[in-house]
Order: sequence, then structure tokens, then C-alpha cells
Amino acid sequence: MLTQDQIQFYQQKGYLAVEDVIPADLLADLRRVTDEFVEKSRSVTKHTEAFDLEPGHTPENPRLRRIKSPGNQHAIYDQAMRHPDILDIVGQLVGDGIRQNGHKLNMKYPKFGSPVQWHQDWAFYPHTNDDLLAVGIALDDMTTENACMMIIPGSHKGRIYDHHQDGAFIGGVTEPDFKTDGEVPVEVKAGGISIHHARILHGSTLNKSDKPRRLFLIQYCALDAWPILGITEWDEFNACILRGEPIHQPRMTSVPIRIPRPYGERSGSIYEVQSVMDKPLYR
Ligand SMILES: O=C(O)CCC(=O)C(=O)O
Repeated sequence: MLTQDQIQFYQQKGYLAVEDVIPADLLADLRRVTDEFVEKSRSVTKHTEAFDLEPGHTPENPRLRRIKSPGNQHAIYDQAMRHPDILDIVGQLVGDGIRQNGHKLNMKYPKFGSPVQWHQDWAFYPHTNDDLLAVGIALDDMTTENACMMIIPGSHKGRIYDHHQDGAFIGGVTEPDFKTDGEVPVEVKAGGISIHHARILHGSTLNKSDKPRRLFLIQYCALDAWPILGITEWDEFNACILRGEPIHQPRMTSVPIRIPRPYGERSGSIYEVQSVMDKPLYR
């Protein structure tokens, strides 16, 4: 559980790192299974439903950049996503009823792991209220050296930046005067977790170090935070509830939104969507 100081830090700054959350045996399983998925990625040459590949991926030299929705692909990820210690922490920040609204495992291999351009998750999925956050389970030590996430503290209380270029949503901040003043690294050791608010500005650079950086990111939200863009499948929506029962009354609060439409020419993972940015900050 979080202390009152940690809760206050998250509320003020919009992020938090918590060490020693994942038990050693679960961490070892997550790493082992992730290595198995990297092995499996040798058999594909293009992005699939399950895999997003780095440029230069080959069967001899697999460069898996992301496992998409890993909880649907292996029980160990599902177990981690539902870990009671994580849900207790999330519950302290968004309330007792919890739904997951997406998850992925981002990998940055030594010397080339792709950057993620500055963005706000909220720009991808605005909701009726902003009790939404992402937890990152650190499979490796996350440091500035191996391209941990960078965030701008307090930016979760500010406006929503434009993520459109030539009228199309491209998943990264496109405003010409955008500056990353005051950015800080979210460093956490393997087995710890990072937490960031859905509205906070964040990104990460290329991994130029000789150390891997694997982060299992899970988006959690309050049960009564509903997607502005609508619910496609009612049963699927409710199957994502991790704590609590289905409800019919979302909570509306006064939150700034921009609608991520129309989508740009690239669909798929954030790496793909952002790949058309004219002026990416990270190269
Ligand atoms: O892996 C990272 O550094 C950040 C990823 C991220 O923000 C995302 O995938 O939405």
C-alpha cells in the first residue's frame, strides 16, 4: 500500500515510482516468458496482432519492440495485471472499482530501442473523468542511461496538447513551441513499478546503453470513467473489470479533451502512429 506522502506526491506531480512491488518469483517468470516471446518473434517478418517489430528485425536477429495485449497471450501477464498488491495501490489512487483499458509490454533493446515521442495518453483515449493511470512493471532496472520514461511533473493538471498534424491524429505533441522544460526521469528498479497519470506529458529516448529496458505497461481506470469515444462491445467492456461490478452510471467531470480523429495514415502501435511526425523531438 502507498503511504499518505506517496499518494500526495502522485496527486501533485502526476507520477510515482514504487520499489519492490513484484515478488521475485513472478518477476523471474515475467522475464522468462518475455524471452520466450522474443524467440517466437523470429518466425514473423511483419507486425502482427501480437507483435510490433523494430525496423531491422530479422529471424537471426529478432528485434521485438512490443508485445501487444500480453495478458491475452500468456497467463503470467494476466496474473501480473491482476496482482492484488498493484490493484490495492491503484485503488488508493482511482477508487475501489477498477477496470483495465489496455496493456502492452514495451521493450528497448541495448543500443537501438525505439524512442517514444512526447504525448499524453489521454489524447488517445479521453474519458468522462480523469481517474486513469498507467502502471509500468519494471522487468529491468529503469534508468536514465537505458531510456526510462521521462515526464513533466504536474502537467497532468494542465491542458491537452495538440497531437494532430495536417488535421490527422498522429499520437505525439505537434505544437511547434512545445518544450520539455522541467522533465524528470522515472527511475525504478526491476520489480518496482512506475505510475503515471493519463494526462501527464511523457516520452522516452532511444536506448543507447548496453542494457535492455523492458516495461510492462497496464492502463487502469476508475470503474465509472467511461471512454468518450464509446463502447464497442458491452460484454468485452465489462470483462475488463478487475474489481467491482458492472455499472450503468459513468461519472462526468469537467475535464479538457481533444478528439483523436481522424487517424493519420499509419495505424497500429504508438511507434507506428508517431512515425509520420514531421518534427520528432527524439531521433
Ligand atoms: O515505453 C515507454 O517509454 C513509454 C511508452 C508509452 O508512453 C506508451 O506506450 O504509451
